[in-house]
Amino acid sequence: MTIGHNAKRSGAEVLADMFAGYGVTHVFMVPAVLRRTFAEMERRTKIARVHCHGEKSAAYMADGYARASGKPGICMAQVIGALNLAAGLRDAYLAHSPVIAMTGGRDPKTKFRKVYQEIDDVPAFEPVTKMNATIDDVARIPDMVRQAFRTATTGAPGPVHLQFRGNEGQLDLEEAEIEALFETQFAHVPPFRPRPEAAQVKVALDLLQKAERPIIVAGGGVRASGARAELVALAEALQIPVATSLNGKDTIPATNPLSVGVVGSYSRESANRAVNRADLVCFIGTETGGMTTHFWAVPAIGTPAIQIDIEPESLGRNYPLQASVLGDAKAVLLAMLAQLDKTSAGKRAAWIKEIAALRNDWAAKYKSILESDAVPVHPARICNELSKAVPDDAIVVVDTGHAGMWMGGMYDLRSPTQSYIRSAGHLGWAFPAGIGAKAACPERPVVVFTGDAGFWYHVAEVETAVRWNIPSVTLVNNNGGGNQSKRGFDRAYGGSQTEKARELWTYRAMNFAKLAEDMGALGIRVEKAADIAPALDRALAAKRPAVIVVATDIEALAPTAVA
Ligand SMILES: Cc1ncc(C[n+]2csc(CCOP(=O)(O)OP(=O)(O)O)c2C)c(N)n1
Ligand SMILES: [Mg+2]
Repeated sequence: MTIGHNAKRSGAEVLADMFAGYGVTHVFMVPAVLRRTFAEMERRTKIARVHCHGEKSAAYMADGYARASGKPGICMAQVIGALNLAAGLRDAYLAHSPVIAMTGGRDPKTKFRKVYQEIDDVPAFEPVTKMNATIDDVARIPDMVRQAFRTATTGAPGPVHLQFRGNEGQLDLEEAEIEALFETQFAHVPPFRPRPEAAQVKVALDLLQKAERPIIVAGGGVRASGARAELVALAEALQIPVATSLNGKDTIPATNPLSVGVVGSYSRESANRAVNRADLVCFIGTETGGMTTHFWAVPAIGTPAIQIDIEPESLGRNYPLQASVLGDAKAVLLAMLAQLDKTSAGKRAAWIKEIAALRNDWAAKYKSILESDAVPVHPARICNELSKAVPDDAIVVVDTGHAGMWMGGMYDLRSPTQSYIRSAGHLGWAFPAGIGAKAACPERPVVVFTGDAGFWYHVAEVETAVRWNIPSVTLVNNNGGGNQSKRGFDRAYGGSQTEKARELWTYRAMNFAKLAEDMGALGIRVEKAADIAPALDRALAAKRPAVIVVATDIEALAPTAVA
């Protein structure tokens, strides 16, 4: 878009100024891409140019940055690293995280001539982005970058890819009559709060108020909307219990008597039992996907349901609905709060008593592992120690597999100011995502929970965190293997695997604390459960990147979901 003021500016100057205008504080990348832009960032802005050890971890850092702060996270790669970056966008795509990926790409002058390192990368970004575009003329930088921020943050947020002409995006060297345009509205999720139609709200509210055993399933859309307080207010006013998806775990503290926990596959038994006993399920800001519904068994298809979502295409995808409400979660909840009838809560006394019993049953059933003094440490005890010791304003970042099962099911958020973000499926996501989260929110403690297999993936980024002084704290549940794989290999070997089968999922013993120390971080090895909380306090007080390694029991398997 040419502005017409006859003053020529380089793409690099304009892009650097646009980042500053959008409030970007960190860019995560592996060089060399948009080199002049990085030089301009140094001259013109305070943006940290976090130079990482791999493009996938750069994407995960940008993703953690985005999920922790609600601000788009920026990551970059030159042409040969582009697909490594694309691989890293997949978790952001699954989790609706506003990440903007920028890569170098082909030049029309030389394409199809076998330029060193070059393929057409654009198609690979298609399945992991909401918008996937090329910038071929420097004059298009202002409008395309604005479109990228707009697309990443609106509706259900998600990743965007912009490819700049030139293997290193040398387009940024060129000049045109352009200037830095930015719309700060799109510097944060959510830029808009689409209000629901009054009639839709009324139908949904009437159904909720008539139900004797309703339950809310709150998802990542509630956290993206910043609607936690409104969710809890509605639940309390109408006495409706709340289960969450894994992505929505921090929408209600576990200390609230209406909270039954995470529902679905990586879940808490009380949540699955409660959802399966409900006479009406109200889905808010959740895709009702396989993980959250334990492959549509919790609740069973056919259970009366209503759904609230910002994306019309999500409404009714998996459950036939009695009412659907289109709008921003907070706007819908506020509309409900403005007209609800509190007296309708009375009829749910028996249901609430049942919920209390389910909560108590869960606590009693798992007390022995939650409080276990076993050596090596039981992972459930780590979760319990973290529930007590993680500060109220912390951001908890959790990996997938058993890490997701242990923490999703057993960890308790005890304060409405704590945040919880989790891998949407990729092993190895949490450690770099925690670095991104800490970069975005330097004033908040960041505590990562990962298994050892998850930590191995991007262990080199300990050096990045040290170099850039990004003091996240990472707790490694170190059992010497990927023990979530144990059950699957038992099955594959017809019931019980051979000793040699362990080659498929175990590692050499590793002292990660020493490795972390060698890279300049604080490393602490813990062998007894009682030492976990003091280690966490020490790591948080150290104000430098820290790795706490807890030696755990490789035979301890996380409980599987009840249907
Ligand atoms: C990218 C990717 N590859 C493979 C998997 C499959 N997977 C899930 S959990 C797991 C092992 C996890 O091991 P670890 O992190 O040590 O945790 P543990 O199960 O031992 O507690 C694997 C390989 C995955 N989720 N993501
Ligand atoms: Mg492990």
